[in-house]
Amino acid sequence: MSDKQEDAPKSDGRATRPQIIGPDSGPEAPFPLRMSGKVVSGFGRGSKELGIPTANIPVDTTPWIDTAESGVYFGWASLLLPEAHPSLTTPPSTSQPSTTFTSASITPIPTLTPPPSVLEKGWRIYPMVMSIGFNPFYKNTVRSAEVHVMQKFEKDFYGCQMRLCILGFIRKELDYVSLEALVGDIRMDIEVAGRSLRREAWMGKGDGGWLWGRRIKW
Ligand code: ADP
Ligand code: RBF
Ligand code: MG
Repeated sequence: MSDKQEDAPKSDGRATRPQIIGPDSGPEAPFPLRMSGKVVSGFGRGSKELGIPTANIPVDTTPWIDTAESGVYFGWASLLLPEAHPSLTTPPSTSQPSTTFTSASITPIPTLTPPPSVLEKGWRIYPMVMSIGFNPFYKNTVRSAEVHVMQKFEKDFYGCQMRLCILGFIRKELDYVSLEALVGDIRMDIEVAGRSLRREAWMGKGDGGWLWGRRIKW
């Protein structure tokens, strides 16, 4: 027997999972959890080529992050886009789902529209799924927070301010037998998030303005 801790078994992404998270009455404690930061460069692993770009944000200014369980969370993300960004001129009704939504997807994507004065400033709100943790598939040594925004963007938004209103926990992070198995599970996470956020009590009102830059008492 060696002292070395056995690695957890790897997932093939086929395990049965809940298709919707949380009660219809709305998010439960400790949610909503909030986080904000500027979008920075991530690990450069070509997530984009896989159809799952993730906006990385620094984890060092978020008080609850060290005690949060590693895994997949979902909720709403807002972005303060610069004046010239093409996504500012795309009306939400004609907006495109992110590339990770397959044509087989049956879940329409929910949208949240901030008030006109907030829209004018450049804030937009989108549904999101995110991973907080060490990405066991890639054996990271630092904890990261990366957000997949459930929307297709014509242009990157590095450097933009992002705010997150996290409403629920989908699953623990796992190691996988293959990249395909990981990507398959992330697609499922996106479906689950869309289905969960579509309910009225999960659509919120911009979390009291937090999503468009207001300070908020915790
Ligand atoms: P990195 O390793 O730098 O994080 P990624 O391949 O994960 O690179 O791509 C992330 C970047 O792609 C984000 O910082 C953002 O600017 C852009 N992006 C475009 N569409 C999306 C999206 N739907 N969700 C998240 N980021 C996106
Ligand atoms: N990485 C893992 O190693 N294990 C996971 O269970 C895992 N789940 C993820 C779930 C979501 C919704 C997202 C956006 C990312 C996840 N990742 C996970 C991180 C993934 O390895 C990273 O975003 C990319 O490098 C994928 O190409
Ligand atoms: Mg990334």
